[in-house]
Amino acid sequence: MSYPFPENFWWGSAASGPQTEGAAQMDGRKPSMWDYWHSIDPESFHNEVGPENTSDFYHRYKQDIALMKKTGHNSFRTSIQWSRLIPDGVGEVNQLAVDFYGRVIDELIANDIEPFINLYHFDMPMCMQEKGGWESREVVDAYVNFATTCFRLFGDRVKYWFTFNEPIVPVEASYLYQWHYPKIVDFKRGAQVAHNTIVAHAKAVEAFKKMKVDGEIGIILNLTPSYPRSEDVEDVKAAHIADLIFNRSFLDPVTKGEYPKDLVEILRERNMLPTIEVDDLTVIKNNPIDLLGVNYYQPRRVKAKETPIPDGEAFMPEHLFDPYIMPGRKINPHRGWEICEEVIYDIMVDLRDHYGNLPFFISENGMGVEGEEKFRNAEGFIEDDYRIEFIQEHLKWVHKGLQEGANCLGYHLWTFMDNWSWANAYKNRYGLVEVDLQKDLKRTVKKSGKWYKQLSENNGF
Ligand code: BGP
Repeated sequence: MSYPFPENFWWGSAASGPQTEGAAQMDGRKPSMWDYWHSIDPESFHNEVGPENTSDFYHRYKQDIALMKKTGHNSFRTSIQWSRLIPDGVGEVNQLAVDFYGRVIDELIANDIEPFINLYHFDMPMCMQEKGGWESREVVDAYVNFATTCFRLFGDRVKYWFTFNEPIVPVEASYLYQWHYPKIVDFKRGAQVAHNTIVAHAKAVEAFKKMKVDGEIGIILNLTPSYPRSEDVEDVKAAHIADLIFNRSFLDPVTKGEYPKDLVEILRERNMLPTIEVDDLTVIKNNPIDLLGVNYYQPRRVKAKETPIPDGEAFMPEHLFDPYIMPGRKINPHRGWEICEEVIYDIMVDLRDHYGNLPFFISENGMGVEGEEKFRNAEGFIEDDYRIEFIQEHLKWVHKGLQEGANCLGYHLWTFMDNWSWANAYKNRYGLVEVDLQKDLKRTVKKSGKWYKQLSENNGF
């Protein structure tokens, strides 16, 4: 074996409640922002497919967990849907949801699969969205109550907790780039959302510690390192600014307990700082995470600003840099994203050298493929050698980082089975297991799923 991994390394995958459970209107669940948005604007979703049924994990979890076992999982992340557990956002807890999540957690443990539970994966309950979503401090308090309820209900069995998945995505998607409902374009409101999310996170960590839950708590961040076009001062400065806005904005407060000073300066100069309430900075300072999840898909490449800012346009991050398309970059032709494996190593070195070598794991990495049915072989399963190669090439760099002392505890692929992915619905397939939308959501293990089992059994390749 050329690439052995440390003992007890986590091999598994990540998913989320809203993307897999389905049963959106069953057993007391109330709509999230996604159900509502799909009901008023189905055209915004690929093939108009909404979150109603997704992959029906709600009913098929036993079969799915058996498949996780079959594909070598020793750990698996999903999320608890706030809109299922506390359908009105605050108040009564839905016993049917308690039963469901309890059964899932028990089934995972019975199969020796460590449950990793995340508490928010873009899925704002609609009743909370009506109160302003993350712009509202009332919603922050409601989230902390939801998190505390989860710790109380499942803290006896779940050892690894995460407050948020990719909290910058709702800022980008709903307040800058109009990818997600409510499609607002307003940096300052986005900055408020970011700050309130960080406060919600810190307060949840504080509650977790106060309750003395026997486990660890962290957050999952999508780190998208920024690389300058050249070593020219202006390009380097542009990359640094992009890095501050998109990575350090969350990474620093959750690990070091404070915002990067140069980011604060950039926002202050432009009058873009959010309102910060008394005690916010103290709660952030006092509640660093135990464990970080790193989602990595692709780098960000930037250059010094060259294109003019449209007259009168309100502030956007792109006023400070231009995106840069690097000639000769490697592309995943089935998704259009750049593939650059060694970036995962750069992240590991950065965490080692600048973040006290805190414990972390790769919590998402994966290859989306549109039209993947075309790779089905005569035996009827998808022969996704490209995905095996993608994982191997990234793992080689993870291995190197580990050898050089980075504190990486595991690797989770996005994702276990093909799932519904927000506005992209079922467009890009990422699973180790195929979900056939034409055949009653039939599950078939792909070639990568068989390979992943060997990888996990051998603890390397
Ligand atoms: C990540 C999200 C996941 C998932 C994935 C794939 O950023 O955490 O929820 O959706 O991206 O995204 P897509 O299907 O758009 O390629």
